[in-house]
Amino acid sequence: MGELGFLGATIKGYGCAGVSSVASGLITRAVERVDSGYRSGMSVQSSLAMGGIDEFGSEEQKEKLLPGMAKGKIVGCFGLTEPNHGSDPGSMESVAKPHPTKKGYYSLSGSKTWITNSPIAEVMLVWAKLQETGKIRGFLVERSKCPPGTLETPKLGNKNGLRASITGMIHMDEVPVAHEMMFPEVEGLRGPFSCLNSARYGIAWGTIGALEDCIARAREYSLERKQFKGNPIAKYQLVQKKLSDAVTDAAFGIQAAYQVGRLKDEGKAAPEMISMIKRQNCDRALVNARVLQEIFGGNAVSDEYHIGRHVANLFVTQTYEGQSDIHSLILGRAITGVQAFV
Ligand code: TGC
Ligand code: FAD
Repeated sequence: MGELGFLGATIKGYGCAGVSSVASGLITRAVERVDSGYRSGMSVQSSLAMGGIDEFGSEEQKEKLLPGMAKGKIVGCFGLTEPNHGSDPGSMESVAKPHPTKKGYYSLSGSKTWITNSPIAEVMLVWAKLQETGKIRGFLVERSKCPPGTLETPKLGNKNGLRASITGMIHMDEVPVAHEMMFPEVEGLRGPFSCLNSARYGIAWGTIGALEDCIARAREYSLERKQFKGNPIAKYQLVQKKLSDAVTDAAFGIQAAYQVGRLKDEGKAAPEMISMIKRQNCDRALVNARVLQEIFGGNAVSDEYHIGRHVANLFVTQTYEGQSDIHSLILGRAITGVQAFV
């Protein structure tokens, strides 16, 4: 992916491709057509880790990390979710205090979980509360700089979805982080949520790519599989309706993602537009993939037909980067002006 220029593709300079948001959406759609796990590894590197560094990092942080990350030589991850705080990251417990013995360093403690790429990441963008202000700040934790016993990143095994990506935890026990590895300006949830705007936008494109693969496979299977008097099951109206619903949702989903991408390129995309396409495309991709799965009958249970893999993956896409109902509440707040989270 690094060789192809897919990593941090929208970033200008630092060895990145510098393409438009629409072009990056098209890349994401094509990659997720293969598997949502591939897209996941790519988005975390690109939108969440590199995107965060590009938007909020100091010039020294950018020059040090972005060129290697663009090539895929340095793998990054994004640690926001904690074992006790997923949908509500504002309540996070990870904390950064002045280091007791190392001058010019913070000491980071806490745990993050369900973190894509964490077991293989050299650079971890960790969000934690600075003790002296109580405000959330972004810290770039470099694995190679962590003394033994301060950092562990165990893999979460036996996942039933997104098996092509690696997911783990980040356990920090007084990890020393130099002051210059904290993002200099950004404070509060605006930091992580700004990175999430780009990642959520990518998921809106990607999930339609996965749905398009389900449609192509279901169409082909329905034309080949014969039941009742040697008819292909594609001849039956109920099967055709399943395909029609899926193709319609895929077409509408792509148009919506395309339009938000154009607005994003013009600097006019509001976060609520991104919540809308992330929620809608993830929900419709999952619902349709589950229905298309029926076309395969018993064969749907076999890995060989791939549909079950997409369905399991699409459940995850509907859950991470703000579970679908959480995006309903973001939209509900924008529509009514009334906050449902408190
Ligand atoms: P709220 O009061 O809404 O906002 C706090 C501050 O953040 C600002 N803000 C945004 N800024 C930029 N873009 C956005 N989309 C923003 N949304 C909010 C806001 O203006 C405010 O700024 P300030 O300066 O006034 O402080 O905060 P809240 O705590 O009430 O938020 C509620 C809620 C539910 C919306 C939020 O917590 C939420 O979105 N929860 C979902 C959590 C989530 O998305 N986690 C994702 C983890 S990362 C991940 O899943 C990666 S998977 C990747 C992969 O493998 O592909
Ligand atoms: P919870 O917050 O416990 O929610 C459980 C259910 O309750 C959901 O259905 C939710 O919608 C509902 N709910 C919660 N609050 C409300 C409310 N107020 N009103 C109505 N319903 C509510 N995180 C990262 O930081 N970085 C990553 O790289 C990353 N990668 C991931 C990879 C995978 C494979 C997975 C599965 C997750 C990943 N995550 C990552 C974590 C992901 O963002 C969280 O799982 C997600 O935000 C939901 O949090 P939770 O699992 O704690 O669920």
